[in-house]
Amino acid sequence: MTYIQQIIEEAKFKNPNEPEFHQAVEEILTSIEPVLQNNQMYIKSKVLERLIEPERQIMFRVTWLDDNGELQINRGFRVQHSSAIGPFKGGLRFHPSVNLGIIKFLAFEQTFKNSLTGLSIGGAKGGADFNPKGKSDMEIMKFCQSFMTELYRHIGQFIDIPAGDMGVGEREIGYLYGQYKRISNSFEAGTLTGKGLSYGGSLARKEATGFGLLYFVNEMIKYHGHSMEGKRVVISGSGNVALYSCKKAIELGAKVIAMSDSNGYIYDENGIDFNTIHTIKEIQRKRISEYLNYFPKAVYVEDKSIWNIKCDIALPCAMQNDIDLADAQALIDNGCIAVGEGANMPTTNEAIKLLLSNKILLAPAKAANAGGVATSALEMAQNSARLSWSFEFVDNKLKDIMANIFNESKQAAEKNGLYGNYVAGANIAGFTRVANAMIAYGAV
Ligand code: NDP
Ligand code: 2IT
Repeated sequence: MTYIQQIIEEAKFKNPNEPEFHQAVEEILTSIEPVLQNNQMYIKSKVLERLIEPERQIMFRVTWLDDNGELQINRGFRVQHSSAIGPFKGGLRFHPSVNLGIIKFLAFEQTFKNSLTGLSIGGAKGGADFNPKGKSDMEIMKFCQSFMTELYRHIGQFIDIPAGDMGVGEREIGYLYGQYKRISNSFEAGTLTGKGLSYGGSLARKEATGFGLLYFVNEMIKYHGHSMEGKRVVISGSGNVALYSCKKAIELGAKVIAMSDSNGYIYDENGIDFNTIHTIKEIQRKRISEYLNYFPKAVYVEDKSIWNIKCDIALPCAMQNDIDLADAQALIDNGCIAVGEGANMPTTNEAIKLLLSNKILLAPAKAANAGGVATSALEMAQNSARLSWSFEFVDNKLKDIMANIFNESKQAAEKNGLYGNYVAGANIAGFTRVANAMIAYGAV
């Protein structure tokens, strides 16, 4: 067994029943092998053995009263994975599927993603197995307040800075920050990001993950001689990341022909209208099938076969493990040229291998969706300076950051003889900065 395989086995043994965490560890560790061969100090300093163990893992009970006056109990999590290069930073996910393994994989990935941004942020993730679907506004507020009543003691602008993820957007951040402010007796805006504009939020944060994804994909396909103009784009999901990916794809001249939610997908050969889908999903919080009320010629399909649609560019922006081996094969057979991961770990490890071996350009999540957390760090900078920057200023910074992430991933890949493999490039570039800081600190 190789050294890397031993570490992967150790992670599996110490974290049983956490397949998503095992998958993330395997994906990252196998691709940094070339770096370890040239830098024995990473092995001697046991950097990998340390990285598979989060610095701290917090699990807690969240009790709240629903609208019928009945007590409800959920489980809350915060996994503070690494503070090697900055305070812990990462989103909160409210979704019924949430468990320790899922939060641990997300926190692990976040450490390398945050490193790639070039900003001073460590990695964390949190959330709860709370299902926001069908809950009243009052129930969401009560849940958020109860969740923060425990979480507040573990976070702070120099300790750990949560933000949104699935099921957590500006509304939830408002309730969470309101409770944090109340029980900490301070207006410490830099403790949460994704805030509303009236209390310390940043312009362009809401758009940042989706816009950043398209900036990255655009850089990547340009480097390989393509452009976005006229490309057929399929996007899974219709939440925060998916919506603003759709908006920017259209702005760059592409046609978005399909989008989905957890029930099914819509297909519009004429191109999905952004304002309509935005109103249905972000403002009205309705199902994607409503789109047909506005565009009767569009088609609604109630299953998950969205990757069978012929497209040039696929943007998974919903859940982990959205593209499996069969989906990857369908994309290849249909002539897809690029996959841009807006979601975290949306492609299985087998599907990644198949896509790469078929020369599909793959923009990996930790590089391609880093625009969200990077703009969160810009929000923190504005909070520290007591300033608010314009939309254009933040958006231009985001563009520069995404171009830098692409260049770093490209250089790391090419330096290691892996031309076009941005999965390995991003992993190597993200890992190196974290590992060097860990070595500088000695035995911590
Ligand atoms: P949202 O909660 O805003 O949206 C999630 C979307 O995914 C919804 O449209 C949801 O549909 C859909 N969805 C959920 N499960 C499935 C499924 N099984 N099949 C198809 N669609 C599904 O979350 P975000 O947009 O914030 O997050 C999406 C992804 O992007 C996640 O992987 C997240 O970790 C990642 N991400 C988010 C960032 C951010 O800043 N928000 C930053 C970087 C990554 P439904 O309404 O039916 O549940
Ligand atoms: O996965 C992610 O990068 C996010 N959910 C955003 C995290 C953040 O702190 O803005």
